[in-house]
Amino acid sequence: MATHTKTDALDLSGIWDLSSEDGAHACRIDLPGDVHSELLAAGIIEDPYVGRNEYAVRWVAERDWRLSRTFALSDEQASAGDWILDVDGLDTVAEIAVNGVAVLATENTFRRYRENVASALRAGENRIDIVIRSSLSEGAARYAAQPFPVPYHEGNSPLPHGNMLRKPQSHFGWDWNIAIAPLGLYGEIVLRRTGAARIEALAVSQEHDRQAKTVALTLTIDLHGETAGTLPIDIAVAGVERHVECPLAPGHTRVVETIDIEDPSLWWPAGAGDQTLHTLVVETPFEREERTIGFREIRLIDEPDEAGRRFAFEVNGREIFCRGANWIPADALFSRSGRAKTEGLLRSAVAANMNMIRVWGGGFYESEDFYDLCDRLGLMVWQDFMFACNLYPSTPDFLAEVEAEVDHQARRLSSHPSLALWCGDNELVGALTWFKESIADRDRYLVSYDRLNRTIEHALKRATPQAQWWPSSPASGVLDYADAWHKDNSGDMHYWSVWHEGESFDMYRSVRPRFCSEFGFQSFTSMPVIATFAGERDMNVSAPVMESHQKNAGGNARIAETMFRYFRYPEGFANFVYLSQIQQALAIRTAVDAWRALKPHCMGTLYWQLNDTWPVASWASLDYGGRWKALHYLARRFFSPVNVVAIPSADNDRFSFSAINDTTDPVAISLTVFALDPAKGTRTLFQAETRCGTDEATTFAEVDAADLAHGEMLLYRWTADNGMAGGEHLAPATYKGLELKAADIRIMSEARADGTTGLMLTSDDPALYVFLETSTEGVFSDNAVDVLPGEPLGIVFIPAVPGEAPADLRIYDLQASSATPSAQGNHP
Ligand code: BMA
Repeated sequence: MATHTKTDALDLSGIWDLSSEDGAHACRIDLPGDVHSELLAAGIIEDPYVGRNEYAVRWVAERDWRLSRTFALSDEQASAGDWILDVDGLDTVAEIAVNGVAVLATENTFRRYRENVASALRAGENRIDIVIRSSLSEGAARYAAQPFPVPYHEGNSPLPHGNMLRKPQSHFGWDWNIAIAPLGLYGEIVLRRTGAARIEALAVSQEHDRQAKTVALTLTIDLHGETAGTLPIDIAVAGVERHVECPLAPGHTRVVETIDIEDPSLWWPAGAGDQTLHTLVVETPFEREERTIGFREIRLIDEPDEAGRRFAFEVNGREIFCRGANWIPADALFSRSGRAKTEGLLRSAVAANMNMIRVWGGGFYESEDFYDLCDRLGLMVWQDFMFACNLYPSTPDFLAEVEAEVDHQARRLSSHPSLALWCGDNELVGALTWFKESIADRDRYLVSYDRLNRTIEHALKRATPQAQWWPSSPASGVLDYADAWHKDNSGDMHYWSVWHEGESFDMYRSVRPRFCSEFGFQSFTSMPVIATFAGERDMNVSAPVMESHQKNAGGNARIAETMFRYFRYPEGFANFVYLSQIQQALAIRTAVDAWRALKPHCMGTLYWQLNDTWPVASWASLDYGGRWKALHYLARRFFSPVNVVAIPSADNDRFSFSAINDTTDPVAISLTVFALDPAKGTRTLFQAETRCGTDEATTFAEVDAADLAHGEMLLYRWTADNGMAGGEHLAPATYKGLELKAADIRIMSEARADGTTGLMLTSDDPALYVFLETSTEGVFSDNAVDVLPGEPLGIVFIPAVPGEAPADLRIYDLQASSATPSAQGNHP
């Protein structure tokens, strides 16, 4: 989105003065930006991400903060009557004054405010002040004013009453986030002269006729005029131009224009076709609005079938299996985020064969950059409204805020082809069962929830009637308040029994989700990241610093206890970190392999979670900073558009092989299955060939567990005639039962002309989940791989800065992770 004001505009972003209202602290602030980052830069606080500084900086959120600056206007400018203060992303409860005159009061980070401030302006120097009130006191005041108690989730949020404020809910802490309640201004702050009329909002919708190969593009332009008149509007898109003379009423005018486009070239998600984009321009004598759009038709299919109800996305008439993950804000602090960081994370998502990302409801409606990147990269966006895991007020003032927020966000994002679904909230139906108040009086809290949910739905449909709507995640259906954590026959599911209930990994195979929009398993963040916040003496899983970088109660114990079940206990801290990542990757692979094989019964798997907001133990597959954990490397393999998976039967007596094809063409697949004895090597069990039609999953081969001798594992390799290939091993029981040999893994490295480093790995004995780690920023072409004797494995290190070699290279493998130092192989 880009708005160009052709009349006068004064961008007020940049350097302001920042001070606490109690006068104790003062420094500068660069807007857009957040207060904590500036206090850190000024030496007033320590870095909240390091050690246990989080607790020492909590006072910042308890204060009120003043931001002020001056700006100059000429006599002529000051006498104009059409100056609008245009501000968005102001976090949160704030009063704005111009030259001491109160002009605007805000209480919603997710709204854009526009206010005529002309009467407060003067020639010469002007001053603008923003006072941002403490979210903690504002939340408490609102809580006290509720007609009945509306509690928040104390397990997620150590800071109270975030649910009272329209502000990212994870600012108050989450089971992966630092709790410091940041504040600041994250959007624009501009003074604009609007001329006779201004464009308030521009919404875009499209209706496709696939037979006729046409698309009707409808623009809904909301205008605000001071007086009656006529406004010329010029529209241009995809080679079509349109001129409209629009009659203007004083106040609000809505213009609806439909433009027919013949034979449009379509936008597709990654892997399904091109991401063709066009520029849409809407121009008045005073403003020029630009949008990047794409032609596509997305439908959510939730029709009944023999199992229950489907949950599938159809894009341009083709059902697309959604492979992806959940997105949380790119950083806990706004000033540390930006387009480059977002781009790195989203590119990693696409590199791991993802085609959908879910913007989870406890963060932000993301920036234009985010959706622009998703448009370009072909990542469909499942967009939650920003409500998560709490009970919420349903008072008229709260609902009025929600309505204004939904209206703004729905129109703002309507032009993005990547926007696939609007979802009412995250886990608010489940939350009705989490609080003593709502358990005791479900009727009251359910009705209250429905008022909120209906407000969101109606505001969305008013703003963008064609938007695809889903009431909540998870939800078994519209007005269906069943337990979508355990019910798998309809709607989307959040399957958390393995992590939050401590079930075995096998349990992933016991459910048959229609679409699993959340499931996750934690690991520790990688050693180079731990080194950024922990000292040598903190490098112990139960040291206070490590415990304060774990926000899920019992999380470290769950990681350790799971290791006891599946692995030999690791030796030393670094091996513990490594093994936690292998364990996490195996958990998620178990789920995805099983659920992709259920296609078309299951049509999507979005694991929890893609990224981290700060360095912390979590469910993320990307470390804070964007490094790939073992899970992300495995995700690239288990999300391969063509894949072959081996699924053990419930009694573990058989393994069945399924081919999965998400591509537009049928593929011929050949499979070779081996038995691998860590001590003796491999023997071939059988070979099989199959064809897998487009958008199919088919089971085509089986092996009896009895065909494996004691101590043998299953190993398989496959190739497809479209060039894709893969393979994994499967341990029939637990890894701790296997007698792995200490492998001598050798590595040869060679700097390559393209700035990467080629690495050749060899091993004298089978080495499982060999994992390379370096302190240099970059990614490996593959990782967490098996290295077998006689099969040298080439891996390329692609540094963030071309030419940088992987420094401090460390190699982990499964056997060595549990060996005593004296018994370890001679790794470099
Ligand atoms: C889900 C999410 C998040 C949470 C995650 C891990 O319920 O919606 O609220 O962080 O689980 O517990």
